[in-house]
Amino acid sequence: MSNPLTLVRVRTADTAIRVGVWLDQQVELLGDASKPVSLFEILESESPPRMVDELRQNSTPVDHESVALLPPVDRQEIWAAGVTYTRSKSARMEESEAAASCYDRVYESPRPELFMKATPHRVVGNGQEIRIRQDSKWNVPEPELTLVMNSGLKIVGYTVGNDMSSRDIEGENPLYLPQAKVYDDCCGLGPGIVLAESVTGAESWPVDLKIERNGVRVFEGSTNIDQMARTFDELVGWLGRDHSFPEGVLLMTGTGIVPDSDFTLLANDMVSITIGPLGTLTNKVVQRSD
Ligand code: DO4
Ligand code: MG
Repeated sequence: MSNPLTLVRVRTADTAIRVGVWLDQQVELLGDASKPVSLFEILESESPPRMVDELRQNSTPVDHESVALLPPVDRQEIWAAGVTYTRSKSARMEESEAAASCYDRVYESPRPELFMKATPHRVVGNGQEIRIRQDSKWNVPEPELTLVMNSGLKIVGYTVGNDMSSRDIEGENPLYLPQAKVYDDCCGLGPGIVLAESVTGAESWPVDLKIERNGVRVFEGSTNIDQMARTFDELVGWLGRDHSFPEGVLLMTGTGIVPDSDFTLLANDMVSITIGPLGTLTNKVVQRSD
């Protein structure tokens, strides 16, 4: 198996949006600047690694410093699964007396919890600012392995996801879940998409979360994908029931790490999530006051 093949979306020095292959020293911008290839076209092709190989024949290498990373999505919806680890179940049961039995039941039920998390404009990429809502006082990041699928719901890649959550809003009433989960800059994805054919063992990759405040580590936690109560195929199967995704879709697979109930994110915190060979997604937290 060769190295993980990582596709990134970047803004170049001349403000163009391009797709590239992330290498140690450089990014290879794929295709022709006058007719840039999209992530969607690559993910939708019969063999994304083969298409990337062909595009690399005509690529332009540039330094990392000359590009800004963008979220690795262009047209896809982003969905999320919930309560797929015991830690998520117990944290939710603690935060909501009213809905405790819902979380218990969904963990055991054949049908998983699935919800729409974001459209591309709500997503931030590595190095961009992730948001906590102005009307919330208790927030956490949720580090989640994110499956990248084409329109046939075939898993063609993986990325690191952060399903930001307002625990006070979610805990007050389970019907507030969409407001606790979906707002501007509520979802972190990146740094890039690692093509599925270039990696193995996703079912047992380690997941690490670190949070720093003023340069001091205020939280760290780890889990492993093998702790997940559901398989990828099971989640994708439920997502695709009577439901088509002509632009492809990303599915965040749920969190196995939730800080204790006395912890909340604050503005300026730095959140870093690392999953197996996918790299690290780092975002600064902001909370607007306007
Ligand atoms: O039910 C609330 C959301 C659960 C979730 O996002 C998770 O378990 O990751
Ligand atoms: Mg989640």
